[in-house]
Amino acid sequence: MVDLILFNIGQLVTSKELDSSKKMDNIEVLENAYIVIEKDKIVAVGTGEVPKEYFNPQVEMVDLSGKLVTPGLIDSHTHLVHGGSRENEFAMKIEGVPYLEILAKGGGILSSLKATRNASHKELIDKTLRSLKYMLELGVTTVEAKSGYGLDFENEIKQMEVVKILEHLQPVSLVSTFMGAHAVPVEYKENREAYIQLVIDMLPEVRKRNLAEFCDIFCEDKVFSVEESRRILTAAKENGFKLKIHADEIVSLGGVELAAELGAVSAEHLMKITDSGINALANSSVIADLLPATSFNLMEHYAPARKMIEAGIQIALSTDYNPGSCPSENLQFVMQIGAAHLKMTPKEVFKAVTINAAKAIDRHHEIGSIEVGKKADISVFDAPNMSYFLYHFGVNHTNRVYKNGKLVFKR
Ligand code: IZC
Ligand code: ZN
Repeated sequence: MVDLILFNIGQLVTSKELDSSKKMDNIEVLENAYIVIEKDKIVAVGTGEVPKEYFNPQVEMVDLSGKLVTPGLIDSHTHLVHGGSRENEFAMKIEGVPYLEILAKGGGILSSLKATRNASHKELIDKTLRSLKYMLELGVTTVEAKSGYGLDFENEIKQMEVVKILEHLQPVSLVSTFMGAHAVPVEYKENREAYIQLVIDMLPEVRKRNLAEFCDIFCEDKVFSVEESRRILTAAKENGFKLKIHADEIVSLGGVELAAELGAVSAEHLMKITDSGINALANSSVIADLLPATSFNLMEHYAPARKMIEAGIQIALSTDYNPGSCPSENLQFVMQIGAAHLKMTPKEVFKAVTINAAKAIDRHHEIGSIEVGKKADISVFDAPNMSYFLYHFGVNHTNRVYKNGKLVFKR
């Protein structure tokens, strides 16, 4: 027996892919639609009148009177759990001090490192709960969360334990990524080789305790070289991790080509991607996860999204939420920048935060589209269509959010 019927939907972005091409606009969008839900799953999707066969005395009928409905949005790249904030660096950035210079002087990631090491589990949980509440209210139902502000055994584990605890304290699903290779901590400054070995030594323990399913690395000038990234990611793969890589964010080193070589699930940032990188991704199944709010906040240029789309690359969009380069949880704003500055069309933007974001975290068999058999993670927006959502920027459009078929937020 079905439990819930959402009907009179103005525009339903199902994000179901209409063919197996890698096109960014091949998703289904229905008008005057309904969704039928049984327990936590979607059992029917259609247009027009809801078929009588689904009616029963207990079913809850929700008239959405012309609203926009999408799969629960997915934020596929965040540094969710961290201590402290870095507003002092924001002032420096406005004066023109580059991100990598702040890091080289012991600020940046290394400043968040101190605050995160000094924070207890409880302090990190309370701070992160506030972020997850914002995210849910913005229509986000799944979030990827990276470690990388502990940079020693105890504190990396602490960050990932916090992610595991948070999964039981609030409705948003979390996907955990180990990012011990986010920077070299000061105590290893003169001995980076020992730090790389420490990261490699952490891998079996993280897997054994099921603390993370992905491994990520900051492949960047003066952070980790392509060779170091290859070593760490290869060891991660041997330990059963799926791979992600921060590549071509500030300087193009060849991290994108490495993602294709190692069969990474995603390559992230890509603001400085080269033609060779574009070629490598176009001939692979790596998802290009772009983070335009970071470009916005660093006051830098944007990833060449149109060129990548034309080359046949699959794009996801995510916040990069972190205390330095993107101190905002707002995925709706990221979508609006995706339209305005990456020149992505409404269908491309919505695909990038639904089914493609699900691919970027290897959850596309369960979530990311409104299709029979998938989880009933559904967001409803006070907007008549996708274009209106992107055009009316800087406000929160969310009307209500369902997670696993249950109402978890209502304005
Ligand atoms: O804390 O600055 N780029 N990692 C790589 C970041 C940005 C997060 C940070
Ligand atoms: Zn990042």
